Amino acid sequence: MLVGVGSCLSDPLTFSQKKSQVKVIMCFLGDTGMCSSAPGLVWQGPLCGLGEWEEIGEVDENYAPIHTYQVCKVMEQNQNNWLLTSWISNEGASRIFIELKFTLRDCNSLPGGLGTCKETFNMYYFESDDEDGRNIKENQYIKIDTIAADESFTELDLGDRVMKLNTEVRDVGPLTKKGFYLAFQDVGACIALVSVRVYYKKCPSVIRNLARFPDTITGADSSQLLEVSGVCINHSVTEEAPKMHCSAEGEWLVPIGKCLCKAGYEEKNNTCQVCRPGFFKASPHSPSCSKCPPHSYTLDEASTSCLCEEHYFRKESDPPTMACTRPPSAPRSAISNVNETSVFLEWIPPADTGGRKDVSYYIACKKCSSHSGLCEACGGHVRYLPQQTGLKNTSVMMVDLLAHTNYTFEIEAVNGVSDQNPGARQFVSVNVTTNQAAPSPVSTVKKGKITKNSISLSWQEPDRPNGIILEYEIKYFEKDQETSYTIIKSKETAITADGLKPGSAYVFQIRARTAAGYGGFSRRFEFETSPVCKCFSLLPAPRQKYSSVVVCFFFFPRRCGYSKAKQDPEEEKMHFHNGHIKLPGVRTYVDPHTYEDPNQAVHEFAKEIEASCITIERVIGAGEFGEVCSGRLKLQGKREFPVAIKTLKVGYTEKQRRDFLGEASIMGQFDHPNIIHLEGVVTKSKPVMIVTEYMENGSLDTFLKKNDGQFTVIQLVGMLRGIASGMKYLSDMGYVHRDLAARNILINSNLVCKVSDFGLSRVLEDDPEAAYTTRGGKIPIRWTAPEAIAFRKFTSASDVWSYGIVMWEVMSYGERPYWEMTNQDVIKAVEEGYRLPSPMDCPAALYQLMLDCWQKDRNSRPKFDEIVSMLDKLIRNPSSLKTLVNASSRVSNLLVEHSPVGSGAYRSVGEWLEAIKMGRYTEIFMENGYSSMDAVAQVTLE
Ligand code: ACK
Repeated sequence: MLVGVGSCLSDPLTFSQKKSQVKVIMCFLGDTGMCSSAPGLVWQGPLCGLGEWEEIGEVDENYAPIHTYQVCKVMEQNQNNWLLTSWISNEGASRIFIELKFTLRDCNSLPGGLGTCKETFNMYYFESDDEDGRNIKENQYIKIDTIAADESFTELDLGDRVMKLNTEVRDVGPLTKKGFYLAFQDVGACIALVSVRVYYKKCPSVIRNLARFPDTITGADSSQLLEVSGVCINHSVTEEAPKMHCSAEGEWLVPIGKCLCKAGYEEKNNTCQVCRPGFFKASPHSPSCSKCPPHSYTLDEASTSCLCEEHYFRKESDPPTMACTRPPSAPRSAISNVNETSVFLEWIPPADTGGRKDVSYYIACKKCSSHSGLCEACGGHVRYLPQQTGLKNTSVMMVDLLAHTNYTFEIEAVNGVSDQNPGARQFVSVNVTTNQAAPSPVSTVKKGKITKNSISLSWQEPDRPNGIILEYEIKYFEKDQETSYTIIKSKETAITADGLKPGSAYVFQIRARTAAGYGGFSRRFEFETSPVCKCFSLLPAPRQKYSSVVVCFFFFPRRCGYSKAKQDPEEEKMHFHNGHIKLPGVRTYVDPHTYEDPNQAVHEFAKEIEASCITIERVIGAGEFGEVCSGRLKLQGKREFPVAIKTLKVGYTEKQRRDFLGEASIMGQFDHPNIIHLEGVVTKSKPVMIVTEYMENGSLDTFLKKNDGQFTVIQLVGMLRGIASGMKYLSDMGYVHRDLAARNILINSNLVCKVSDFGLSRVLEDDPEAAYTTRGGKIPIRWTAPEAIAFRKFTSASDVWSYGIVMWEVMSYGERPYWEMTNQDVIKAVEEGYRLPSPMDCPAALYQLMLDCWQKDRNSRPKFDEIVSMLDKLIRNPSSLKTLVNASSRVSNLLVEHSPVGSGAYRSVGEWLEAIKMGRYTEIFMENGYSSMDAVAQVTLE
């Protein structure tokens, strides 16, 4: 009996339950049309003929047609009516759900049927891999449940057309076969089965984190989570394997891992979209496409980077998001500071860093020949502080350069892209010429003999003398008494410091001096003098059997004065207290000896002249190295002018050539109207020549002798003034002439005197006036200051002495100083205080100046600038020259202080004058009343 109607209430194939999705695999509906597209839906029902179930066409409460299966055998006993479904594929699901909608008649509302009427029915299933399930026996079915109605209906409901529809859901699982049959067993109820829906749950296909997860049927177990791997969507790559978990309820839970849009694509709405031209995405990790950075572009879609514009570059390590850059411009405002053989360079950063922060600097070093102008790379000897390349700071120091060498330093600014455009090197050049380096410190000092009052030391030349060592300076002081120290100067590498306190420690430091000045002091060396040992015997008492015992007492005197050391004449000793005496100043003259290659020195300071420019006219004299000629020089673009040409004779040795050209190296450094001017040298062809300005009147001594008495005093003073001015220039340059004499002064047709003859070691060798001293050196005794003779202390002050002699030569028209006295007698006489007498008719002021120049104490001698000023004063005020030295004092002035005249050694004035080779003045002495030695002894300077 048909007792109710019903239908599926929603989409028959799929419907959502919250977030999960349900796949309906079988649906019987009241309205068959609604189920028509469901696969495998064959409702066997009445066809099975297993009871009283009937398929009934009905209308629902809204009069819509529906199909129901009904049974209503409530009045009969032992009902067993089966309604069977056809085989239902489970589509791989292992847990399926069965939703039943049905109406059930309330038994109480049935008159008389109470005994047999039931209000439940049973639901069964049978698993099978195939569809042929016709012969399944009832007992093969497995019961799913007994289904009861929540609400049963009555006659009344039927009359009111109220549908009391029940919905029950049961699930079955785990299923192990491909499909199953369902069966509904009626045991005597009044049922209308309105709809049966069989479904399973699945997690629906989804894109999460750019990974696609497929439809996934939930697991059999209601608490089971299925791990599902996702697949990265188009244009995406796996960042971390994407996974999600499908719950039994069909919900996706716990996403793990993800995909990222690959380079050139960006994420938009769960897809990866291509980057447009002009945009790029370098890495999957970049969030989105970016506009190309400055100075770059791209014309293509899906660009992973942008291309640099012309002249712009990208370093490999530059991120693609960085602008393209270019090499920097040149550094600016480079300045150099030369200190001996070190050069310090400083600059400011380039105006254009090329858009980069990694600007560093590279120093290229070139050594350039001043002669040819050609440059070559410096080589490995140069040290760069802190380094040559990759300089971050804008300064650098080059050390260990060659002395007197032209260098060009190119400071190049470099950045990360410089090497991509090597043609665009941007640098600033700095040209410098190194000076001479001071010697390195003495490193090894050995003690020699030590006594109670003296310590002997010896040492080795510094590792890097950087030139010829002119002398050593040895500073020493008693330990902890540094404010009172002594300085000894020595040309040797050994000294003895004496006058020391016994048993005392002394600290020694040594430094060397070359033409470049002093090097640094050595480290401190400490040595101790021997103690005073006063010994006496303790004689054993007569009855004692002990042998005698010597007991020593050491006496340490409280303090020793610095008694003057007995000194090697090569040594000079000075005492200092609280830093008084000043040390010699810095020199600007460069000693050509310091050049390893003398040719380099000569080309540094002298122009090379082509021999074809020179016309030799006549021989005017003979020099040490060859003839001296006069001639003419015709330089390009200049008019021809007369010159003097010194030639180097054929067959010269290398040393002779070096010495010969050495003079040019020196002369070439000077530029002064009273210094002979060097025109140049001829070294590339033979004979080797030195070409100087021509001095028409030749050497001053010969000229004066030839013109005895021919000049006014003012003219003579003019000559002297010129010489003094030249000498002032030389002393300012730090050049000590050592051989200043009238024979080495040249005079031109205007009576301008010029200092000449600048030799090196040979200065004194080739001078016929030079004589060997006891120390072996050759010195022009008559012109040389006593300290220079005694211990080779050649200084500008010793040049002043020589200048005094030149004054005397000039004022006496070339007279030979000390006439025919022997060198030995001259040394002795000068040492004893004798000085040349005033030349005849010599203004007293000039003679006084000579005497001043001959002060024994060289520090008391006037300086050349003072001499120049004094002569200028005299020239400006000629009347001051009128006072002449009178005849008697002129002669007596030979007998200055320290004269031994009163010593009783000579019996008569004549004998004494003879002894000092002044016999020819005897008459004048007599005439002036100095007839006895006693009278002579009364003679004063006045
Ligand atoms: O006294 P004198 O004529 O002058 O003889 C000597 C000679 O050469 C040997 O030195 C003369 N002499 C040297 N240099 C020059 C010069 N620059 N001008 C003229 N004569 C010179 C010097």
